[in-house]
Formats: sequence, C-alpha cells, structure tokens
Amino acid sequence: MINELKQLEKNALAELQTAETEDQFSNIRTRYLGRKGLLTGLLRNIAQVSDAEKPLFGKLCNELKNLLDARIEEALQRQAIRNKEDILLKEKIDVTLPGNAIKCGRIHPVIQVRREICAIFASFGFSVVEGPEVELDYYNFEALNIPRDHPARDMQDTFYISDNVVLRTHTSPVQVRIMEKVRPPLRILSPGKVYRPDSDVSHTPMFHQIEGLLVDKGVSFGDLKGILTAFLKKIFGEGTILRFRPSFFPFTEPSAEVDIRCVMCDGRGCRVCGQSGWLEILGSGMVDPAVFQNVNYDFEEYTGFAFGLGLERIAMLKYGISDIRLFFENDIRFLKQF
Ligand code: 2U9
Repeated sequence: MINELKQLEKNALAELQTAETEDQFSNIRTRYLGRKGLLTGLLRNIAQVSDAEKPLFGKLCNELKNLLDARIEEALQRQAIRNKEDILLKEKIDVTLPGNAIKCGRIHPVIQVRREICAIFASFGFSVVEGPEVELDYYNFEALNIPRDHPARDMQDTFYISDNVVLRTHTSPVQVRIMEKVRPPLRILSPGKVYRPDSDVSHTPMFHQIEGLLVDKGVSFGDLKGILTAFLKKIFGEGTILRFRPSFFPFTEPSAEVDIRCVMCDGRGCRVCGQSGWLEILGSGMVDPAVFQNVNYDFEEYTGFAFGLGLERIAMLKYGISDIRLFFENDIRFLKQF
C-alpha cells in the first residue's frame, strides 16, 4: 500500500508539472482528492494496511494530501494572476493619445437673436408671452382692425385652415388674447413662428417674429421713439444711426418704419441696402383706438405703442447672410459657424 501511495504521488506530481489551465488543475484535484479520488480511495482502504504500518501510512497519506492541496492552490492562484494580467494587457489603453473631440450642438442663429432681443426688452420691463400658431381669423385679423374683404388683408397673404381658422400671419393675436384678460398697464413681448405663403431669397413660408406692446396712461409717440432707439443701439451698437419713416398698418395710427444706416456700406449705397444707404429693421406705431375698443380698453384713458420685426432679417444683417433659406436647410456646415 505504501508503494502504491508512492506511485500515486509520482503520478500526481508529474501531472501537476504538465498541467496549465485552471480546468486541468481542478481535474487533478478531483481525481486525487475528490470524494471518489485516488488518494481518498487509498485512505479508505487503510484497514488492509498492517497495524504496524498504519500510523506511517496515515501520516504519508495526509502529507501527500496537504502537498497536493498546496500545489494545486498555488497553481490556481498563479493562474488567476496570469488571467488578470492577460485582461489588463488586452484592455491596455494609451492615455497619452489625443481624445475624440466631442461634437457640441449650437443654438440656432435665429434663436440666438431671439434670446438677445428678449433679454434687451426684459431689461426694459417687458414680459415674454406666447400663444397658438393655428389661430382664429378673429384674433389674427378682425380684432386687429383688419376686417374680411378689406384691402389690408392683401398685405398679409394667408394660409387658411378653414373659413375662420388660419396659420397666424403675425404674433399680434397673442397680444390681443392677453389684452382680453389683463388690464393695463401692460408691457409684453411675443416671439414666435408665423406663416405666409411666400418663398424667395428673403421670404420663407414660415419665419420668426417678435412683436412688442406697451399700454399705459399717457404713453406717447416720444416713448415709442425712446424705447426703440435704445433697443436698436443696444443690438446694433451705440453708434447706430437711425430714422423713423411714416408708414401704414391697419392696427397702428400713426405708424412708422424704423431704418438703420446700412451696416454693410455705412450709407454709401450697396447691394444689401438697394443703394438707399438704409436698412429697414422694424415696423411700429401707436395702437389704433379701434383695437383698444375690441378688447374693451378705454381709449380715452389709455394709449400705447406696438412694434414688430422679423428675426431672420435681423440675423441676416447681423451675420451677413444673403439667402434666408440657409436658416432652414439644417446644413451643419452653415449652422456651426454661429
Ligand atoms: C396689437 C396692436 C398692434 C404690431 C406691429 C408691425 C408694426 C410691423 C412687421 C415687421 C416685419 C411684421 O415680420 S414683419 O413682416 N410688423 O411692421 N407690427 S406694429 O402691432 C400691434 C400688435 C398687437 C394688439
């Protein structure tokens, strides 16, 4: 039996020499030390060993068991370290390599201009209001002193949804809705999308507007000039030269358009200003008493002024863009410049 044990030790050590993988070491452990293992089997047959040899046999069996246990454990640990090293090697990264640049979105130039204008008027005490883009004919036209079949409707070509529902042609209806709910004094700014069936280098069927409205006791044309002058100097620069030119809108009386000295040619005349030396920036006027009447404001007690401007036009002048359609093509090469 002791010889058998010696042979078993030799075999086990030889097998351990050639084993490489975790599985092979585990198999050796099972084959020799498992419940039905070779060494376990030998120990179980200890009864066949003579009484004199029993202590030595038992001791040798235990020593071999401990030796195999230790060798296998050691080999498994070595293997585990090697596995970890393999993984680290495979996953190695060169932290000195330059990283991938993160592509960052930008705020659309039209929205940048919208934010800039809203911030300026917020500093003058105006609050931003918004409303529906699909609007009743009443709010878009009638309440603003533009009756059906009146020639003034031709000034604003319109997308009709049905007989009395339109895509709003300006953001004025938002202000009418507010006036129905809020008594003066009032300082509001209504930015948003508007729709008119027009398409060329300076018109798109959808564009963005900002309109403003200030109503209080004793508001004069002088207030209109003061606020709009301050605004234009803030957005185009303190040195901006401007002029107020008489105009007509059904919802304001008197009305004026405001031009700035051409930023491209400084007034000498160029393609952008059509050789006039001036750029048309916004329309404005004192709110027509007929509009006040429609919202039950007492036009003897209150006066007010309103103005409107197209955001794409401002962005085109600010950034020197000659075709309005570029804003809506979503070409990343165009948009990333702003
Ligand atoms: C109410 C009363 C009056 C808003 C106004 C303009 C003049 C104007 C145009 C500028 C370029 C539209 O985008 S554009 O084509 N707008 O000229 N808008 S006064 O007047 C109002 C608004 C609301 C209750």
